[in-house]
Amino acid sequence: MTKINVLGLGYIGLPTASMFATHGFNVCGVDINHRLIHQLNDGEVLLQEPGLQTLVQAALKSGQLSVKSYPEKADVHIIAVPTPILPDKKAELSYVVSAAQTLCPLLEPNNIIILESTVPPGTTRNVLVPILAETGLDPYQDLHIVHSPERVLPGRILNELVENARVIGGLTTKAAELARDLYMTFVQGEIHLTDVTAAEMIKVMENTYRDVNIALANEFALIAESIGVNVWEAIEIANLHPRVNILRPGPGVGGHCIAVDPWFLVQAAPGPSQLIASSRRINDRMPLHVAEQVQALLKFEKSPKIVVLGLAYKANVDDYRESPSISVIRWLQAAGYEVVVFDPHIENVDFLPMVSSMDEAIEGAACLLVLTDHAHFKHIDPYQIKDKMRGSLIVDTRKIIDQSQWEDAGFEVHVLGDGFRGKTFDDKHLLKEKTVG
Ligand code: SAJ
Repeated sequence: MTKINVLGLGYIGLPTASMFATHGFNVCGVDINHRLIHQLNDGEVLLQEPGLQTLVQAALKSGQLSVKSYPEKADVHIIAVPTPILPDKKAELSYVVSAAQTLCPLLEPNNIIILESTVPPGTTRNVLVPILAETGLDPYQDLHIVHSPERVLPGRILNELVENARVIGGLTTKAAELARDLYMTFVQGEIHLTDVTAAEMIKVMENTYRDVNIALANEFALIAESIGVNVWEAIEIANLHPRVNILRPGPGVGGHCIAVDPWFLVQAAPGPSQLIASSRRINDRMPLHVAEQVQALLKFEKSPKIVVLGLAYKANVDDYRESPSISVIRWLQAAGYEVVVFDPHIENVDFLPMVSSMDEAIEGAACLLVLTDHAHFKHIDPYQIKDKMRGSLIVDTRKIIDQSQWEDAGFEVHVLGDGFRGKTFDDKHLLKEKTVG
């Protein structure tokens, strides 16, 4: 039976290892985090991802998946470790390097090595291949090296792992074909074979496309605020055009992918990457813009308490990596505000003052600040909380609350990108007439 090592048991490695294990392979899942290994061996899956717990437990119970701190000899080695960004906006490749070094003593002729981590174009050829070559095995003749980037959406990982199209970039055609035969055992989407560097570029292009488009939506929001237009209405109408699809503005872009990967293109080719770098800066500046807006709205309040609703980087997940909420909170704290954070998907973190219920959060609060579009927040009843608060301001950076309902309940509602501050078309029209008259 084909034996597979999966190095890195995070959001991608754990589902991938379990998927191969439940499709007839003998899988050894490996992670340097000993605590995680103990938890998994006890059947505990702490990542919140629909269906993941059941899949992992089934894989472990069947004996097809084992989890360990060190890899073993195997036919296939999949590297799915994190590639975060360093303060100088260069990729931190040390986890990839050390995973590759760990594998070296185990490698044998005809082994397949698959890099799934997202990396700057050129990494497989210039970083991974030289390390593997130190074994004395020829990376082109004796080994089969590919980059097959994960492209799944957190919150839908198990579905997308199976249904999405997959790209496989081979150092050689044979390597790509062998990897294709492996993934075909569970992937139902189309599988495209290409060159290894092209595969690296395709992956980062996808996330860059989204980042640039979100930056455009955010820039539209800033323009709308400065010229007195409601960007949300404007986008809705513009999107009626058959070839226009503007994304949603917000407090910034988070997650371990979209806020990071565009820098990998800038790193690979800084000269031509002007639009990409500029979009990154626009999205990265949004948290400060939100904090400045809140500060301006609260300028007459004495030592107000602000309740942040949502720490996760996006709706209905528990992941707060690179979350814009963290930057907004840091800016507000730096400005001297008392901030408490409530997120129904995240119980606690050790670096922020979190509360575990809405009741606890709103006690004596001056302002509610919606930073994540969790479904939970859409169902808050403004009438129930109004009297428990000290103030009556709500700032919605995601446009998820029912503005007229909150206004009827006596709240002052401020929506990001609404330069016309919630007035209706008729109000606007009347105002104009008054000014002209
Ligand atoms: N966001 C907006 N406005 C929008 C859409 C998103 O502000 O209109 C924000 C979200 O709130 C969030 C961030 O952007 O903070 C990213 O969220 P996302 O849902 O767009 O993407 P991720 O980071 O969860 O997952 C992305 C996906 N890539 C693409 O859709 C091109 C996923 O398919 C990738 O597999 C994943 O990155 C990854 O691992 O690279």
